[in-house]
Amino acid sequence: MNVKAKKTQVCIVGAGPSGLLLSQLLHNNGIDSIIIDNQSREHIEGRIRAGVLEWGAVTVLEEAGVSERMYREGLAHGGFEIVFDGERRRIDIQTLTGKQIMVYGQTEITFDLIENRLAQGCDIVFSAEEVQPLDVQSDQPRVRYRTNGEDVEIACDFIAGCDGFHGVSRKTFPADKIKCFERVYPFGWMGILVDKPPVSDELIYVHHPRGFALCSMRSQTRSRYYLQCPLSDTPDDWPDQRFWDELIQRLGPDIAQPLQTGDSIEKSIAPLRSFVAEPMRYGRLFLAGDAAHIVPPTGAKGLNLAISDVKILSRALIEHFHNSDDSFIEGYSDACLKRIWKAERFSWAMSLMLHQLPEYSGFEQRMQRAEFDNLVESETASRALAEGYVGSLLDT
Ligand code: RFL
Ligand code: PHB
Repeated sequence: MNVKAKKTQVCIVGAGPSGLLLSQLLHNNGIDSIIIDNQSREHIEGRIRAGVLEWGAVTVLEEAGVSERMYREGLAHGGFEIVFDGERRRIDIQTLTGKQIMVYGQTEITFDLIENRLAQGCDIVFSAEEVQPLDVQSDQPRVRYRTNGEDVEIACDFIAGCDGFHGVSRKTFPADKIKCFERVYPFGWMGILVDKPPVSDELIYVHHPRGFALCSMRSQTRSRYYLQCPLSDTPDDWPDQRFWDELIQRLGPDIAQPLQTGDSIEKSIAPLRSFVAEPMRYGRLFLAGDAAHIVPPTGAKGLNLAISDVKILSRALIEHFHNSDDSFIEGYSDACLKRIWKAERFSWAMSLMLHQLPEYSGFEQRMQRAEFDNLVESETASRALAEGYVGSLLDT
């Protein structure tokens, strides 16, 4: 069989934010990588995902040299609101923690990274088929794939599995070398993107008897709204008018009053899941980002965790190539997992406080209310929530 041969130091599977940022951080330190994705560039650049960055993640993007447009167009926020059955509470994260968050779309980060990496001559293979990491336990791992009818094999020193939850990398681990922890929530988020100014200057998380709602944004003129919906729903079940009518009910008249509705430019449903795979390394194959863990989006942690994994992984690879020190490679999984479980706890707690769960009885509903009352009455409780939200994922 005719197989085209390529060679690089780190072969990265997945051109999402994890894979692209890892490639950028390695390049900045003189380490070569090739990125392979099974989707087209248009598909990757069109995906609407996260919107909130912790300041630690902002700093990593600055260090990576891809922050120029983010600082120009991103929106720094010093707080967010929680509305519980009509009662409104602002969490002043700036005062409570001294930190802010940055509202800047993952779509834009991905776009900026792809543009930068291609301009620097990085080999990014889009629309690859049958991507397969091989010999990851040996000193000479390989990645094989097919493109335009041709088989290609990349010889490399390490493989980074940055291919998301449904990717191939995690499945490469033998079953007895990986342990997965999972909770699937019995509902999803119906998301809508619209070219209208946001209903408020800050994000609003809403608990309502009809279900959770979130008001977010991408810019001063582009809004992102979410509604808790049954898992069996599809976007076709939610014509724009139904979405707006439901959102207005969940927001209540005061908050909904300045809401500007319009035609949606994107609509999608995301299931909610908590998931962690341990460990995150098998031989010379590393997992990073959603390939290793998923958090429900309520805490806005997924992208931030991906960025912190990649920061830790880049350090481990730099120490290997520049200083022949493999202790950071040995410690990679433990260093990441400590942060991951913290973020899992935060996202799980925030999700359980704010959603309607079908299995919840009157008792659990009263617990949700007591949790909110505690936030209102106790500055300590508000500070703990604010600290979790702004994160400490990248403070070392
Ligand atoms: P990605 O972005 O899924 O990228 C993985 C890439 O791998 C490719 N791939 C493969 N390539 C080759 N071979 C295969 N077999 C492959 N299988 C897959 C895919 O095409 C893709 O290009 O993972 P990555 O890079 O780890 O990034 C993780 C983030 O995307 C994710 O954690 C966040 O979007 C989560 N998230 C949020 N995170 C935040 O920090 N703040 C937020 O505000 C936030 N909001 C959200 C979110 C996720 C959401 N959805 C849709 C689940 C809101 C939503 C609605
Ligand atoms: C978003 O804008 O997409 C977003 C913001 C905050 C979240 C989740 C998603 O917690």
